[in-house]
Amino acid sequence: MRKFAVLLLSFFAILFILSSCGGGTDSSSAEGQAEAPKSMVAEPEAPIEVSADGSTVTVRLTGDDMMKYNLSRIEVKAGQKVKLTLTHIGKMNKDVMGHNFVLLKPGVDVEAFANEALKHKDNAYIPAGMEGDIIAHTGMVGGGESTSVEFDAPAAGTYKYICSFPAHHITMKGELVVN
Ligand SMILES: [Cu+2]
Repeated sequence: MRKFAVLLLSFFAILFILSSCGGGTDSSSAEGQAEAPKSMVAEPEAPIEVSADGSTVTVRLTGDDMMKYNLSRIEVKAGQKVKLTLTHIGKMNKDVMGHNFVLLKPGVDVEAFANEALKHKDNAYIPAGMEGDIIAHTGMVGGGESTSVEFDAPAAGTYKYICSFPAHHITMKGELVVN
Protein backbone atom coordinates (compact mmCIF):
# COMPACT_ATOMS: atom_id res chain seq x y z
CA MET A 1 0.00 0.00 0.00
CA ARG A 2 2.85 2.30 0.87
CA LYS A 3 4.62 1.42 -2.40
CA PHE A 4 1.45 2.29 -4.24
CA ALA A 5 1.35 5.70 -2.57
CA VAL A 6 4.96 6.34 -3.59
CA LEU A 7 4.14 5.28 -7.15
CA LEU A 8 1.12 7.54 -7.18
CA LEU A 9 3.19 10.42 -5.85
CA SER A 10 5.88 9.96 -8.47
CA PHE A 11 3.15 9.74 -11.12
CA PHE A 12 1.83 13.13 -10.03
CA ALA A 13 5.38 14.46 -9.85
CA ILE A 14 5.94 13.41 -13.49
CA LEU A 15 2.61 14.93 -14.46
CA PHE A 16 3.63 18.16 -12.75
CA ILE A 17 7.00 18.24 -14.52
CA LEU A 18 5.35 17.53 -17.88
CA SER A 19 2.76 20.23 -17.39
CA SER A 20 5.34 22.77 -16.31
CA CYS A 21 7.40 21.92 -19.39
CA GLY A 22 4.30 22.44 -21.46
CA GLY A 23 3.83 25.76 -19.71
CA GLY A 24 7.38 26.65 -20.59
CA THR A 25 6.72 25.95 -24.23
CA ASP A 26 3.54 28.02 -24.08
CA SER A 27 5.26 31.01 -22.58
CA SER A 28 8.09 30.91 -25.10
CA SER A 29 5.65 30.79 -27.99
CA ALA A 30 3.77 33.65 -26.37
CA GLU A 31 7.03 35.55 -26.32
CA GLY A 32 7.49 34.76 -29.98
CA GLN A 33 4.06 36.17 -30.69
CA ALA A 34 4.80 39.24 -28.62
CA GLU A 35 7.99 39.82 -30.61
CA ALA A 36 6.31 39.78 -34.01
CA PRO A 37 4.09 42.85 -33.56
CA LYS A 38 6.93 44.57 -31.71
CA SER A 39 9.25 44.27 -34.71
CA MET A 40 6.42 45.41 -36.98
CA VAL A 41 5.96 48.55 -34.92
CA ALA A 42 9.67 49.26 -34.46
CA GLU A 43 10.41 48.53 -38.16
CA PRO A 44 14.06 49.59 -38.10
CA GLU A 45 14.53 52.37 -40.61
CA ALA A 46 17.57 51.96 -42.81
CA PRO A 47 19.80 55.03 -42.72
CA ILE A 48 19.97 55.00 -46.51
CA GLU A 49 16.96 53.91 -48.54
CA VAL A 50 16.49 53.96 -52.30
CA SER A 51 12.99 54.35 -53.73
CA ALA A 52 11.56 51.45 -55.75
CA ASP A 53 12.12 53.27 -59.05
CA GLY A 54 15.66 54.21 -58.03
CA SER A 55 15.09 57.93 -58.51
CA THR A 56 15.24 59.04 -54.89
CA VAL A 57 17.53 58.28 -51.99
CA THR A 58 16.32 58.95 -48.48
CA VAL A 59 19.19 59.56 -46.07
CA ARG A 60 18.57 59.52 -42.33
CA LEU A 61 21.58 61.17 -40.80
CA THR A 62 21.84 61.59 -37.05
CA GLY A 63 24.08 63.66 -34.81
CA ASP A 64 24.49 63.12 -31.08
CA ASP A 65 25.81 64.82 -27.94
CA MET A 66 29.21 63.21 -28.57
CA MET A 67 29.77 65.20 -31.79
CA LYS A 68 29.23 62.20 -34.03
CA TYR A 69 27.23 61.47 -37.16
CA ASN A 70 25.85 57.97 -37.67
CA LEU A 71 27.14 57.97 -41.26
CA SER A 72 30.66 58.74 -42.43
CA ARG A 73 29.92 57.56 -45.96
CA ILE A 74 26.80 58.07 -48.05
CA GLU A 75 26.69 56.41 -51.45
CA VAL A 76 24.31 57.57 -54.17
CA LYS A 77 24.09 57.59 -57.95
CA ALA A 78 24.52 60.61 -60.18
CA GLY A 79 21.19 62.28 -60.93
CA GLN A 80 19.35 60.76 -57.98
CA LYS A 81 17.33 63.08 -55.81
CA VAL A 82 18.70 63.02 -52.28
CA LYS A 83 16.29 63.68 -49.44
CA LEU A 84 18.41 64.07 -46.36
CA THR A 85 17.06 64.45 -42.86
CA LEU A 86 19.40 65.26 -40.02
CA THR A 87 18.05 64.36 -36.58
CA HIS A 88 19.82 65.44 -33.42
CA ILE A 89 19.41 62.37 -31.21
CA GLY A 90 21.11 64.01 -28.23
CA LYS A 91 19.67 66.25 -25.54
CA MET A 92 21.95 69.27 -25.67
CA ASN A 93 20.88 72.70 -26.81
CA LYS A 94 21.90 73.94 -30.24
CA ASP A 95 23.88 76.81 -28.70
CA VAL A 96 26.35 74.33 -27.22
CA MET A 97 25.91 71.20 -29.39
CA GLY A 98 24.28 72.38 -32.60
CA HIS A 99 24.52 70.19 -35.70
CA ASN A 100 24.01 70.73 -39.38
CA PHE A 101 25.00 69.06 -42.62
CA VAL A 102 27.05 71.03 -45.11
CA LEU A 103 28.00 69.36 -48.38
CA LEU A 104 31.02 71.03 -49.91
CA LYS A 105 32.06 71.38 -53.52
CA PRO A 106 35.15 69.46 -54.62
CA GLY A 107 38.43 71.18 -53.89
CA VAL A 108 37.11 73.29 -51.01
CA ASP A 109 39.58 73.54 -48.15
CA VAL A 110 37.54 72.08 -45.28
CA GLU A 111 39.73 73.61 -42.60
CA ALA A 112 39.53 77.09 -44.13
CA PHE A 113 35.78 76.78 -44.63
CA ALA A 114 35.23 75.65 -41.02
CA ASN A 115 37.43 78.43 -39.68
CA GLU A 116 35.35 81.01 -41.55
CA ALA A 117 32.05 79.32 -40.62
CA LEU A 118 32.65 79.63 -36.89
CA LYS A 119 32.50 83.43 -37.22
CA HIS A 120 28.96 83.26 -38.54
CA LYS A 121 26.87 82.20 -35.57
CA ASP A 122 24.15 84.68 -36.57
CA ASN A 123 23.82 82.85 -39.89
CA ALA A 124 23.65 79.36 -38.32
CA TYR A 125 27.38 78.95 -39.03
CA ILE A 126 26.97 79.20 -42.78
CA PRO A 127 29.68 81.64 -43.81
CA ALA A 128 28.29 84.54 -45.81
CA GLY A 129 30.16 84.93 -49.06
CA MET A 130 31.16 81.27 -49.20
CA GLU A 131 27.85 79.97 -50.51
CA GLY A 132 29.71 79.14 -53.71
CA ASP A 133 31.61 76.44 -51.81
CA ILE A 134 28.40 74.69 -50.79
CA ILE A 135 26.35 72.18 -52.78
CA ALA A 136 23.63 71.84 -50.14
CA HIS A 137 23.16 72.38 -46.43
CA THR A 138 20.56 72.01 -43.70
CA GLY A 139 19.68 74.33 -40.87
CA MET A 140 21.23 73.99 -37.41
CA VAL A 141 19.45 71.73 -34.91
CA GLY A 142 19.69 71.02 -31.19
CA GLY A 143 18.72 67.94 -29.17
CA GLY A 144 15.49 66.30 -30.33
CA GLU A 145 15.17 68.45 -33.45
CA SER A 146 15.23 67.51 -37.13
CA THR A 147 16.01 69.38 -40.31
CA SER A 148 15.82 68.34 -43.94
CA VAL A 149 17.29 69.29 -47.27
CA GLU A 150 16.72 68.02 -50.80
CA PHE A 151 19.26 68.19 -53.58
CA ASP A 152 20.17 66.45 -56.79
CA ALA A 153 23.21 64.21 -56.49
CA PRO A 154 26.07 66.00 -58.25
CA ALA A 155 28.32 64.44 -60.90
CA ALA A 156 30.17 61.23 -60.06
CA GLY A 157 32.89 61.83 -57.52
CA THR A 158 33.59 62.08 -53.83
CA TYR A 159 32.35 65.05 -51.87
CA LYS A 160 33.01 66.02 -48.27
CA TYR A 161 30.36 66.94 -45.78
CA ILE A 162 30.78 68.43 -42.34
CA CYS A 163 28.94 69.95 -39.42
CA SER A 164 29.95 73.62 -39.46
CA PHE A 165 29.33 74.24 -35.75
CA PRO A 166 32.65 75.44 -34.25
CA ALA A 167 35.17 72.58 -34.05
CA HIS A 168 32.60 69.92 -34.96
CA HIS A 169 34.12 69.27 -38.39
CA ILE A 170 36.98 67.49 -36.63
CA THR A 171 34.72 64.54 -35.76
CA MET A 172 31.52 65.31 -37.67
CA LYS A 173 32.60 64.68 -41.21
CA GLY A 174 32.00 62.22 -43.97
CA GLU A 175 32.02 61.54 -47.66
CA LEU A 176 29.21 61.55 -50.15
CA VAL A 177 30.24 59.15 -52.87
CA VAL A 178 28.39 59.65 -56.15
CA ASN A 179 28.68 56.71 -58.56
CU1 LIG B 1 27.71 69.52 -34.89
